[in-house]
Amino acid sequence: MGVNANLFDVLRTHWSIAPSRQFLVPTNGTPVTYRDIDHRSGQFATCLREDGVTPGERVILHIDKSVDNVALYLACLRVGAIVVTLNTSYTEHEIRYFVDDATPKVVIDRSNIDAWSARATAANPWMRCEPRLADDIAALIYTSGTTGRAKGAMITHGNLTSNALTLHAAWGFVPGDVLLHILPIYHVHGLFVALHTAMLNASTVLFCDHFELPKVLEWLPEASIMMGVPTHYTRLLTADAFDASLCQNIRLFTSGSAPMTEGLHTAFADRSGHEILERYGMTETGMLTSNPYDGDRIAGTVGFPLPGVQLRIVDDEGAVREPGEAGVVQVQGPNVFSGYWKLPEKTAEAHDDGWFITGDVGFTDSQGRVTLEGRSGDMIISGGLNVYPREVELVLDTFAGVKESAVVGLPDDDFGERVHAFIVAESDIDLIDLATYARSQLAAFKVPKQFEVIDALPRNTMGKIQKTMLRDRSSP
Ligand code: MLC
Ligand code: AMP
Repeated sequence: MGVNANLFDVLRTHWSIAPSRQFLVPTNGTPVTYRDIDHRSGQFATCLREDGVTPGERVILHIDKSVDNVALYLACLRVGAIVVTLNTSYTEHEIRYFVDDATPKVVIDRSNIDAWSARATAANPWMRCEPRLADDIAALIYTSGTTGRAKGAMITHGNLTSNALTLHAAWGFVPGDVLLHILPIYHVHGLFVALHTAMLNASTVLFCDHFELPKVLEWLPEASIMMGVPTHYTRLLTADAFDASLCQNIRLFTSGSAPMTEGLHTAFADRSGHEILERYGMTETGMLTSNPYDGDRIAGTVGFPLPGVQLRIVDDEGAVREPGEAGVVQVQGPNVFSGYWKLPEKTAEAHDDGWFITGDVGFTDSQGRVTLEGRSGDMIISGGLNVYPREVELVLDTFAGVKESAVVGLPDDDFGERVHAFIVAESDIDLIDLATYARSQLAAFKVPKQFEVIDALPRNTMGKIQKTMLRDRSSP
């Protein structure tokens, strides 16, 4: 085996310049240094090994954001396992699918995390880092398809390392940067984009266990960088106390995971004195484009392809489009995943002659700057989380009395888009019972915020439901 490409080794090499620096400063609890996290992840790695986790085995983490969650993530990398991080709001019904699909050796969730933590405290911290190739899988992150069936994106050590180094350079990290971390750490934004760049920089991370406005306002003056989804910035603007003086040490605000409106960009700049840097990425690809750190940050655009990323726009027939012409975004690069877990056909369908088909629709200008216009499917992005209408409809349709349903995204001041369900009933339905039922099957963010009973779903001559008509009838 050649040079060890294990991401853990890469991160540790970088943070080792400052082992005694504070790494995570949690909302509740004791801060830990980089040396502490090395030690703690070693202890968890020892426990994983004791439980038979060998390289390539899957480990599911379904736990609240905490220092131990980060240590466990690093421990998985360290033993060469494939880490599977799951949204904490998933229901039992949803989790069962992921467990069946990923066939993990170990599942760590709220029921056993305390026992794991106690056991780790007594374990040997001196666990070696398992050598890995750049092509070896580090993480399996589930992302749903339009069919409603979630697919595990296989993300390699090489993918994660290249994207982290690229972002660290592109966003001008400097010694002494302090990251205000407000994102969940089960998705690529909070786990990979935010934590990896901070670790590469040996930065201190103010680690909010969830987005709590008063705490964020209290910590902002100590931070130099914050990464969020548009909803976070919208919520900051709802606080009267939020102003430029709180941002005195900030050097960079970034936004992504969902479109940011020009109105939000401008209102935020007026109040804070900072132009948010918008970037664009995906679970399967990591970060793809970014507005420039030095240079014009143009609201409504997602900037230029990051170094190493190739991006093209393709029409329905597969022909490459000219600047200014809209089409589907396709990408290539060292950051692009190696395929969907156990789904070679889906992997092939998602590629076009070696290019990954993002499903996002947009165009470039003559300089290569990218503007996104939407998606080719009907995916909803609510507060930075993706909701697949079909998955929700399939659940609603199993409720007694529902003849059929159609789920759409409507504009929302807080979440950007909110989930709205149209129901055609075949007998009397209690909508509260329907909502309760949906909540028992689906994570809270997927549950429709409103249910509207209508006589029939509008269909075209081919029998396809006209979702645009439904959206139009309910939009203000
Ligand atoms: C929570 N709820 C949501 C929701 N988040 N509903 C719709 N959309 C969401 N995003 C539910 C709650 O469970 C609750 O339901 C009710 O809405 C009100 O909750 P809240 O207290 O207002 O929500 P909060 O906990 O504050 O969460 C909002 C949020 C959070 C914006 C902070 O959703 C969040 O952290 N979003 C970021 C997600 C993220 O990291 N995405 C990156 C994916 S990676 P109930 O029933 O309990 O009342 C990716 C690639 C890339 O996309 O490019 O980055
Ligand atoms: P996910 O599957 O959770 O990784 O979500 C990826 C999707 O989020 C992308 O395909 C885009 O549709 C969307 N997305 C991410 N960043 C942006 C952005 N800055 N603007 C618009 N959409 C975005």
